[in-house]
Amino acid sequence: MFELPYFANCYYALEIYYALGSSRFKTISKPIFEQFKTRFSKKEFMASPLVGIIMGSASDWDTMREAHKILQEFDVPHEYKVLSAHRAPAAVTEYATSAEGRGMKVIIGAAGGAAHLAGVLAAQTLLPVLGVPIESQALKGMDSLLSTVQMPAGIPVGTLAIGKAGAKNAALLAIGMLATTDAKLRDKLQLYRETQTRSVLAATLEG
Ligand code: AIR
Repeated sequence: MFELPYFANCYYALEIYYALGSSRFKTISKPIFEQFKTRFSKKEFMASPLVGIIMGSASDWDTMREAHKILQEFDVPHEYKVLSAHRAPAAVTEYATSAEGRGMKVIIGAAGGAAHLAGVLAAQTLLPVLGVPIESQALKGMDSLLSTVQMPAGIPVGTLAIGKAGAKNAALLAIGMLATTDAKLRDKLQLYRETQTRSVLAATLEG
């Protein structure tokens, strides 16, 4: 069996040759290239993800994109996908039970309403799980908050604030966790805090 990185190299080599290559080469390589393109997206090959952002619906992405943006800013390999504890429970189990074996370190679970996703993930992995309550229309996220935060003793979910603040902080907390064993990441986090402090102190108010 070939290792995944081997496939990744083949994929990029083909991509380069395909871009530069002759029309004859294109004819030969196109079907192979298309196959690799469909099976493995570039995102999957950037590096194995350390953080997984899982959300209950595509409608949560507007909020959870904030977590993705922060992880991107810190160059933390991560992945993001929709998996619902209610609408796709078997897929949630598959994700949670395989995450540690795939080298993940932290999972962020975000859902709205009867928001059981983070709890269900936490129940099936030893990895730390952070919960982001999505702001729901009906109850402004209070339902999501209580569903996420009120875990029974024994299965913790580190619950953040409702909405975008929670999404950003979940990413920052995940980075803080990773930074305990990664000095370069710790330096970046330190710089982030210092920059934030400087911008707060530089704020001016119009009278
Ligand atoms: N949800 C999806 N499966 C279980 C839950 N709790 C949540 C989503 C989303 C809300 O239901 O996380 O916040 C509404 O989803 P939709 O798809 O109807 O927009």
